Amino acid sequence: MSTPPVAIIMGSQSDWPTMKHAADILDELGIAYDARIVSAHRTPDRMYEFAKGAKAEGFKVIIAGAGGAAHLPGMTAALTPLPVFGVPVQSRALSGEDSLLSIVQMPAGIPVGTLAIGNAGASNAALLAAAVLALSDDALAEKLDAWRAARTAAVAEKPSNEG
Ligand code: RP5
Repeated sequence: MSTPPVAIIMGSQSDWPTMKHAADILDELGIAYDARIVSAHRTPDRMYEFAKGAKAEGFKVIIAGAGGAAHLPGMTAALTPLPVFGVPVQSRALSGEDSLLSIVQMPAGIPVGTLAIGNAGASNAALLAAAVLALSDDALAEKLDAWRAARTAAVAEKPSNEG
């Protein structure tokens, strides 16, 4: 089986309820992905092996979610030339501000495209991954346009009491 274009990696099983939002968007757009638990702290060898080999394996974009002292997106970006989108998972202790700051403050030269904390960030990481892939895939570009148009059409002009 060929490698899917998107890798969704996360530091822990506990990140999956957040990162599933990225997977759900990719499913909606018909983009294949591989979701894996790869921890910078608990499984550093697995992280190194994955990130070093990701391009040769055939991945095009990496979405990396982690919480707390969230080194996974930055370490991954240091080891691969592929675009890396980082999702700060909402931590229990500091509500994800720790995750956000540890992902976003990369030194110049090793970029991580950092998204919002939590579910919105995971969804938007998938949409950014789709936008990157759509640059060289006209059918996907059309699907993404249609997805966005449907979201626009779903916005009512007036608020409703129905909720
Ligand atoms: C990070 O530590 C993970 O990304 C996760 O967000 C956080 C807590 O992990 P668990 O203790 O829930 O496994 O490495």
